[in-house]
Amino acid sequence: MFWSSTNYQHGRHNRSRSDDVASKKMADGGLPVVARFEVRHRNYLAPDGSINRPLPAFASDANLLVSLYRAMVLLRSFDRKAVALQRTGRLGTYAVSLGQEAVSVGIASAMRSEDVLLPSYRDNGALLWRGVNPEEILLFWGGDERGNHFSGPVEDFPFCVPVGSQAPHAAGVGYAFKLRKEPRVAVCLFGDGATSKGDVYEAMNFAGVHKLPVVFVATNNQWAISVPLRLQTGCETLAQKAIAAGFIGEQVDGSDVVAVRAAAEEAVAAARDGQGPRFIEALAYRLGDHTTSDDASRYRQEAEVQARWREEPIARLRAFLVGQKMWSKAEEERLAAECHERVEAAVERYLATEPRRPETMFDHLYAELPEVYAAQRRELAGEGDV
Ligand SMILES: Cc1ncc(C[n+]2csc(CCOP(=O)(O)OP(=O)(O)O)c2C)c(N)n1
Ligand SMILES: [Mg+2]
Repeated sequence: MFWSSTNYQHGRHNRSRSDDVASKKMADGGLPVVARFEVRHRNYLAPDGSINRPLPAFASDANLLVSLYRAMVLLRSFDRKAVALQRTGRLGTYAVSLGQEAVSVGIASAMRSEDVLLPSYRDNGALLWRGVNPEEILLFWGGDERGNHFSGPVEDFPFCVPVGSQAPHAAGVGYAFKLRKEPRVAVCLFGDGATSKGDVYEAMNFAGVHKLPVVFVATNNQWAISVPLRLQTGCETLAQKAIAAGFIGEQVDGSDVVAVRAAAEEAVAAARDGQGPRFIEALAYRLGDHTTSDDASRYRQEAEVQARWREEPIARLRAFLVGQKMWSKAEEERLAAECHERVEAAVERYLATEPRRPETMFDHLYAELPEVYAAQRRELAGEGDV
């Protein structure tokens, strides 16, 4: 194991020596210590692409590492285009993954197709990895629910916009797998802000009690719109929230895709093996605005953002791959062209999709549409008297 609990670079207030002395005194004062807990931090690649500790086994597979890299670059290219579409009035609100590409890609890469993904609105990297077509994502954010009819695994859940509400769904999915004795895992992605929601606590508690095959992943990008992490929690880590639910919480460097993939591999394997849930806190930074409706310069300093650019995941993996002679400038140029072509083709298909007629908004809501809505539907459809 290549763990390090001391390599805790992003902890906001590491315990000091005097804290340790104080707690020891309390224990010495006659009260027994009944439990102790630890939170591990996992990192392999430094921001400059150098290696901090021996790599996990999968990292000897150059094709896998290159495919992770390609997926992250595609995601960034897709995000750039989606913002351009929104700015030119051809897409609704959109949430970029800038700075946290390694999380959704690394997590999804450790899943099997029969596992079930429960994503938030910022997890397009996971969707694309699992086979969702980029134009489906555009359709959804363009206001067309058909975008939720993914080409990815058919039982994956649609994007969840109500913060944290996918967590109880994940516990339910895990419960179903357990009841049916299916060796499958529910993987639930949400943000640091979501960890303050009752839904997330309740889901984790339930999953812990019933030892469900669920992996909860919190992408700690330090912000929940304009709310910084320090106002989100009094905890040193988000990972420790798993301890209260009775399972392991681990912190990973979410800008190191090797670390994310390794943590996810282990957590998914343990869940599949009947060992119960796990929680992964992926430390990252939201380099972009919250969504296209936001202007982050109104609540955070540019210097903070610039400093975080030095840690970003794509340059980090590229530096590693180039250093290992697994990647070249010519391949980089080919990839940029390929991503451009793929994204442009998706945009064309998206823009060429005939909009649905407005009355279809009433469809698929009820087995039998109540008359009050049926009348509105007829009115919208221009079907005579209502
Ligand atoms: C239940 C609910 N409350 C409030 C909102 C408005 N809202 C949208 S995103 C967001 C912040 C979420 O932050 P975080 O969980 O850290 O995810 P991130 O956006 O950083 O990926 C809020 C409050 C919402 N979508 N759903
Ligand atoms: Mg956040």
